[in-house]
Amino acid sequence: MSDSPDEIHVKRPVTSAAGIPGIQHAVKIAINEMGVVRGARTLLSMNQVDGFDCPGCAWPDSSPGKRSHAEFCENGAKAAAWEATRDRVGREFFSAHSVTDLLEQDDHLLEHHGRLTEPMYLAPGADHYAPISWHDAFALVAERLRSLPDPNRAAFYTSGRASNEAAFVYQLLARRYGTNNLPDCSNMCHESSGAALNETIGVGKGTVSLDDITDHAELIVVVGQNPGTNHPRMLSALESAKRRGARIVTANPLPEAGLVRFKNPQNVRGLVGRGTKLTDRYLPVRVNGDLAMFAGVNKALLAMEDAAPGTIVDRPFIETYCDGFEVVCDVWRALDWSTLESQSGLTRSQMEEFAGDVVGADSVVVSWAMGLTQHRNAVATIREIVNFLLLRGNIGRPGAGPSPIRGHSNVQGDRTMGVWEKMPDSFLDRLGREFGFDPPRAHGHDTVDTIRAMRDGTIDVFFALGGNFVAATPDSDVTKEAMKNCSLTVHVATKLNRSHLCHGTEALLLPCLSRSERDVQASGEQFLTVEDSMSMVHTTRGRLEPGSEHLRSEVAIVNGIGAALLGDVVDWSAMSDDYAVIRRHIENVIDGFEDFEERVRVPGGFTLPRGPRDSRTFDTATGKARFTVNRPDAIDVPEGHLVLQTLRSHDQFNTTVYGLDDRYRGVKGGRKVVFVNAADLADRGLSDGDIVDLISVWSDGERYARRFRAVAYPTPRGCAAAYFPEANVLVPLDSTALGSNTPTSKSVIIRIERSSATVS
Ligand SMILES: Nc1nc2c(c(=O)[nH]1)N[C@H]1C(S)=C(S)[C@@H](COP(=O)(O)OP(=O)(O)OC[C@H]3O[C@@H](n4cnc5c(=O)[nH]c(N)nc54)[C@H](O)[C@@H]3O)O[C@H]1N2
Ligand SMILES: Nc1nc2c(c(=O)[nH]1)N[C@H]1C(S)=C(S)[C@@H](COP(=O)(O)OP(=O)(O)OC[C@H]3O[C@@H](n4cnc5c(=O)[nH]c(N)nc54)[C@H](O)[C@@H]3O)O[C@H]1N2
Ligand SMILES: [Mo]
Repeated sequence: MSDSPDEIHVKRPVTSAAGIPGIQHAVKIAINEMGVVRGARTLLSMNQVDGFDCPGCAWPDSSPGKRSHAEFCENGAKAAAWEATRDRVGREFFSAHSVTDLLEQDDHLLEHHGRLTEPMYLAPGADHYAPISWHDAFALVAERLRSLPDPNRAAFYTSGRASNEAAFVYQLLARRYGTNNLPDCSNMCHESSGAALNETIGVGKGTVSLDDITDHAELIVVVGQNPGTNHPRMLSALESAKRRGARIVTANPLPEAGLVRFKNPQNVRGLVGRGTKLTDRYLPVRVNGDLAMFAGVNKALLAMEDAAPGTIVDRPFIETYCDGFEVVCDVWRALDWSTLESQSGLTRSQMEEFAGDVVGADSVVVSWAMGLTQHRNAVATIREIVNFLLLRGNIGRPGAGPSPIRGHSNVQGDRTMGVWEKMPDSFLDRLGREFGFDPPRAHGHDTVDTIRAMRDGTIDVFFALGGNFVAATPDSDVTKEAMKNCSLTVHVATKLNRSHLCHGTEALLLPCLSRSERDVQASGEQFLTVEDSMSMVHTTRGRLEPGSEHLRSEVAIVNGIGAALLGDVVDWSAMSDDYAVIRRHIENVIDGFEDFEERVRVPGGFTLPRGPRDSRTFDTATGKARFTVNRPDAIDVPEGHLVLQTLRSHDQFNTTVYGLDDRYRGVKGGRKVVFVNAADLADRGLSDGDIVDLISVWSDGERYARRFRAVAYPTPRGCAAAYFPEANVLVPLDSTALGSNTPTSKSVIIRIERSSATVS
């Protein structure tokens, strides 16, 4: 697959999502990767009550009675096909390809080679991975960890695909060994949402359930999210909401196809008609203009209340359940419209009209994703959304509340299981009591701090349960060098990726079962559990034969290392033999999992308690829901520069690149594109189709990404967009969100220049 910008074709973006092209694309990929029979079998058991959970995003399933036979979307089909491929990467592959050679290949090709089949070891100085037995691999990890002078010289990364059971034993392994260094993909993802929600409503996740969207909300605000690509099944939910008369407001610097119109491939109307118009009001907010926008809407609501007291603000709710209201009102009253307009890129009347939609609705849900979380002021922006909801009592009643839409299929569950570098003492106390040891208390490193520590030589062993650390993290060149500083890097993975090639002195690749595969242990066939974006915990059971006889489950791998390393008070092998043993421990350590085994076996599973939703209880510092003062600001873009957001194309799952097209945005045949307003191109003497270099400007110097095709695109002046992970070289490691330390992947200051290496 070539990725030359000269081969990229661009046409007008489309204005409706899914429909027949979506089905055709999904079926084609499934057949290519899996063949007809395996393909059909895989897709039909996905998201069924007794099947496996889609390995793609964390969107919830409908309740069992409401599920269709094909409960998946085009991108879920791609994710499942990609891991169920018939291609294999075994010992012959590694003896034929050196690490140096493989580094020349792009991310698409590396994964496209197929599934890893057996444990591989890269010896110091070697350039080829060679087979190693599971026993020796576990012994090696154990020996290297034991010989570290301090357990905090190791870090244990998690990507959000790990099941609850795997995540629970993994954090136990790290803590029993002696460290809280548990960085995870969430640090780069919804950490800002967790920080803002924990502080203001006392729970770090959303409080909305699927039926709040489908059946109850009168207004749904979708901001900083592209569900047509990243959570396609959300479009069906939005369609249901529209059919019963709900309004949808979207705020996004890009007019994303899925939010404009949706052709539901699961009904006739979607296949032959024009589909359903989803968005009623589209607000082309500037990149990073959301804090100003929500502050403006709050100011407008308050002005209406001041003009007609008792008509807009839910006083009884605020008096009973909230604090901080009067202080924040004074701040809103004093805000100046012209500043809010220039920061948000919206006019005062656009914000006032949005406020009008709010007043016309008895219940409001706000849903968001990475468009809000990856900015310097992300935590403040999300706290301002909480203010917005609290103003009218839009929390703790049907059809209302905050709804951060999670990314990886079990990223939320992994957090619930304790994968976090700063779990509260209450959790550590119970974990220690359950297993009879004293867990470390000092907070560990998150993702950015782990990179810094590896760079600075204070971490020696890097262990990853899934993911693609060097490609997903910011400042790719810095991270790659940091990985090379380690003495040992270990990856539990399904497919080969760049992180396996940017290795420490020694490296191990430990191949695991994927979610769609049958998992048989000493006590028989096992199932696993996951938690979706709306706090539903349910089972997932693999159906396909394992990709190789040597694969082990993630649970078995973690427990194998636990036994080799610690072999002590924790009965690691009992937990591998029967995952119900793990679930009993989870029940004893984590609230909300009472009678876990019985309740999770009920079709559809159960919902974890969420105080704000269930009983308007807020476990915050004051025991109340908290209004907070968030002074509007927006990224300062120097003259002649643009603010670049890095985002996903339709043909990728994070660093996994399925293909080079981005159908909805009209891009075909390549990923090195930069979307810019036509007038901003013209100002620079550039036009659509020119090949440009992107140069990011940060206090420590400039970073380059060369030879991107400029695409004139309807985005506000001063804004630009390019795909992740290609643009990650431009994101400075030290540019992170206040209060969450999340890399600011959606606000990178850049200049663009005609590429000096342009070929016409
Ligand atoms: N098929 C597929 N599904 C996925 C993924 C995938 O890669 N592929 N990734 C998964 C993961 S881990 C995650 S976290 C989610 C990500 O889901 P999304 O957050 O939808 O992913 P992004 O592509 O990063 O899109 C960000 C959206 O925010 C908008 N945006 C950017 N900056 C701003 C801003 O300042 N303000 C506003 N209002 N909008 C802004 C962009 O234009 C874009 O529409 O998807 C999950 N699902
Ligand atoms: N510039 C920029 N950077 C970003 C983002 C952005 O929007 N812009 N988004 C950020 C976000 S939201 C996230 S969540 C992170 C994602 O960061 P990661 O979670 O680290 O990255 P992924 O690309 O999801 O990981 C893909 C790899 O996971 C492995 N894998 C797949 N399935 C399994 C499995 O079942 N088990 C195991 N053990 N391994 C498996 C495969 O080897 C595959 O290569 O990236 C972040 N990085
Ligand atoms: Mo994510």
